[in-house]
Amino acid sequence: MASDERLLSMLRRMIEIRGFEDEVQRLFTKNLVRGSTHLCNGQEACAVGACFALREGDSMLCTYRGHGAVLAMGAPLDGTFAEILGRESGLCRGKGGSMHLTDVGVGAYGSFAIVGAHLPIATGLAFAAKHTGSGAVSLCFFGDGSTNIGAFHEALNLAGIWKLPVLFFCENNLYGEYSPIATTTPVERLASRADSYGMPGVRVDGNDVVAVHTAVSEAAARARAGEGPTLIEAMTYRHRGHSRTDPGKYRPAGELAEWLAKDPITRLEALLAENGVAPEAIAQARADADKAVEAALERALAAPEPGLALIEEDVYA
Ligand SMILES: Cc1ncc(C[n+]2csc(CCOP(=O)(O)OP(=O)(O)O)c2C)c(N)n1
Ligand SMILES: [Mg+2]
Repeated sequence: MASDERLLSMLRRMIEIRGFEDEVQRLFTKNLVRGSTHLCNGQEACAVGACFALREGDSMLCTYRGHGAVLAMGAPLDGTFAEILGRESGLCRGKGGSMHLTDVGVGAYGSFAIVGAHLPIATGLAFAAKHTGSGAVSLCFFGDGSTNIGAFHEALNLAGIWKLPVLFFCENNLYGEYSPIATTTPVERLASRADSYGMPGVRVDGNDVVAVHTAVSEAAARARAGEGPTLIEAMTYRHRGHSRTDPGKYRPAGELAEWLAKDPITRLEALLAENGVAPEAIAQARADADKAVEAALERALAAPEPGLALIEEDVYA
């Protein structure tokens, strides 16, 4: 299990992600963000538990609900805010926005808005790692809905037959847009889909950062040992609606409250207290995270809008 010190760093990162998402929602209501956005409040243990199990040189790909994953990899808070605000100091010089956060320097190889589109790319990165013998793994986040997309099955099949070092990480938050999973998916246990592709399928509590970290560490060790991919299904829940304008009214009464009681941040704080970590250290992690988010937002808001000349850069035709 991760040391208390490591767990405190995970706590701090999870609080930063929560604070980041709350600020993004506020920026939206102030009309400072163009396009849509999909927040990951409630799913922070998936992002942090999984990304903290990687090492330098590994790659990570995620979806449009990927702010948390990109930040968990170590992308700077200010550059990420700036990207969502469309500023030149953003991760992609303000050209990508909320759904396309990318920071190759920290191993974040892209956020993808087309459901399932990035799974074959993760398999490709894993193929490259195997081919060059780099020892790297690729971690691929996707939602429960993505497991009904053709690309999911093709990517797992190829990774399975070639025993590629890829970790398929499904965040099962029980909904795809406004549809409860039972209305779209004929199997209850998505991890069982691994059976068809000759890889282990494991289901974990996605609101338990230690369980996520352990599962991904084990899968990464298997992958690095040449034993191939793993499908991990993490059971979790998004506290907010699908995207910015969705109040999530289709959810049955009491469901949100039930999941709020299993908040991954509160649970990690409780675990640290149980381990005997001083309350001051936990409070300090929270204070540091809040301060970092606030300062980063200030810097991003002060950054200039991109000049017109930028429109001709980063284009190929
Ligand atoms: C190929 C494709 N089909 C449909 C959509 C529209 N769409 C956007 S998000 C989404 C739901 C995906 O649900 P899930 O994979 O569970 O991810 P979650 O949003 O719950 O994180 C859909 C259908 C899309 N972006 N891409
Ligand atoms: Mg979902």
